[in-house]
This record gives sequence, structure tokens and C-alpha cells, in this order.
Amino acid sequence: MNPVDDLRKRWALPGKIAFENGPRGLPVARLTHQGASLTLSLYGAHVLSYVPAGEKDLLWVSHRSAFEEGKAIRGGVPVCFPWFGPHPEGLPLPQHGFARILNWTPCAGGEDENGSPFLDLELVSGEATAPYFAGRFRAILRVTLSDRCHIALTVTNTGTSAFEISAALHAYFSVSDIRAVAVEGLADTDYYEGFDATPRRQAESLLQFNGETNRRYVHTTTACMLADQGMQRKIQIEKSGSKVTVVWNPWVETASQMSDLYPEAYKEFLCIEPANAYAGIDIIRLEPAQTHTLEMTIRAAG
Ligand code: TA6
Repeated sequence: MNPVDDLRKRWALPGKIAFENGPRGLPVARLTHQGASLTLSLYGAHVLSYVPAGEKDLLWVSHRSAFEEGKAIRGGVPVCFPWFGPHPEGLPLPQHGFARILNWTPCAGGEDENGSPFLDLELVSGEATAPYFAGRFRAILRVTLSDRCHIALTVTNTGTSAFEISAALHAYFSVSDIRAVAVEGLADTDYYEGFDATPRRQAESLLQFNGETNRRYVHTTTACMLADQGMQRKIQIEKSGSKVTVVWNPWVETASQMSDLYPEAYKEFLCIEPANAYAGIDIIRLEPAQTHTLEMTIRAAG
């Protein structure tokens, strides 16, 4: 039986959860609910698309993305775990951790109490993760589709010693033109630009874009609203289990150095990322048997 047949046999739910071969044959789950649909790649536990009823896709994926084992998919919602950014001790290990370059396995699925389809994918420490990370853990990514898209990354320490993790749900939102969008929700919030050591403060109520942006807003738990004049739509991004929100667009020069982007790509997306990313703020220390959940909810807000 091929992997997709096996997945169908175990986890498909007629009219709600289906499986197929996605880009370059990577198996994907498709969740559908009352005119909305969502595509989830098992490689990376990576949401590739979320189309609310009557809307266009809220997420963006590069058509130059490799879709190849060992490489991260460019776009959608990459899961950054168990570290965000470069390795915390400077080791030459993959940027943003290994979760997005490993295969995850379905471990639960069905309809929740509201009739909304959900699928849980798990990544358990073992041979595949040992070269990267000493801790023993079970990570579960639950994706639920209702009138919104809910993504929850729950990590449990299954070992006998404590460890620290950082993480992010690195969502790429599709926009008409980066110059025509604004983000609400980050006023009067401190942020670090890139890896600067000194924080700055955003006084303005709206964040707009006219150059490379890589801001890590700290001590913030509020929702963001991405307003897109060109598409005449708003996207609301709520989160929990996170005190850092990262906002990223590479603009022209940085994008030109990325092989899985094309010259105009930077205009087409904006990343807004609920994260656990700063020591002393929200790096998560998990004692044995402790659990942490990082969640985001995305919805089209008209
Ligand atoms: O979240 C912003 C960021 O950390 C940037 O610094 C930039 O490197 C981006 O993520 C993309 O990282 P990636 O490893 O996917 O190329």
C-alpha cells in the first residue's frame, strides 16, 4: 500500500479529511468544512494553504519552493522548533530547528465537538532528532478548520531532564502588494530589529512597509490585524502561549539572495509569527512531564 492509501485508510473522514500526493509527491491532508479548505503537508507539519469560504488563500507559498526532503518549504506556516533562528549555542545546525525538515505522523483526527475537522501530527524524539537535540520530547501539531484556522504546537518533555526550547509559527500571509498593507496591534510595543541588542519602541498605531523588516516585538500577547487595501481584506492573527511576535519581509536585496524566492516575491507576502524567542521573556524551559502550547488562530475579518 502506498503511504497515501495507508493514510486514507486510517485517517480519512468523508467530506472532511482527505489525503493526496501534494507538491512533488509529498503527502498532504486536505481538511474541508462549510466551503473552507486547508492543506497540511505531513513533511514539516506545514500548513500550505488556508482558504476560508468565499475567500482567496490567506497564505502564500513560493512557486520556487523546493518541496524536497532536507529543505524547508518557503511559505505557508513553517513550524520552527525546537529553536527559532540560528542554533542557540551557535552550532552549525539548521536555522529554525528541525521540525520543518522532518516527516510528521498523524496520531489523531476527526471532528471536534463543534463538527470541525482536526488532524494531529506528531514528532517524537528518536533517531531522526538525536543528531540535533538531546532532549526527549513529544511534539503535536493540531490543525483545526472551522470558520477560522487554528494551529497549536504542543510540546511535552518525555525525558528525565529539563530542556529549553524556542519556537515560532512562521506564517507567510498572501498580500496584494507589501506597500499597500498595514499591521495593527503593535503600537506602544518594544521591538528588536534583527539581532540588535537595543530595543526600540513602535509609537505608531500602524506598521507599514517600505524596506526590509525583521522586527521581534517583545512582551506582546495581543492579536494583530493585517489590513490589505489592494485585496480589500483584513486577516486577524490571534495567539497564545507566546510573548514575542515577529514581523518579517526580506525586501529586494535579501530576497535576491534566497534561491527559493523570485525577484517580485517579496511584494507578495508578509510574515507575522507568534513566537517563543527571547531568553528572559519567553524561551520555554520544560521540566520532565511539563507541556507548553504555542497557538495561533487565523481568520478573514472582512
Ligand atoms: O522570522 C524571520 C526570520 O528569522 C528572518 O531572520 C529570516 O531569516 C526568515 O526568518 C526566514 O528564515 P529561513 O530560514 O526560512 O530562510
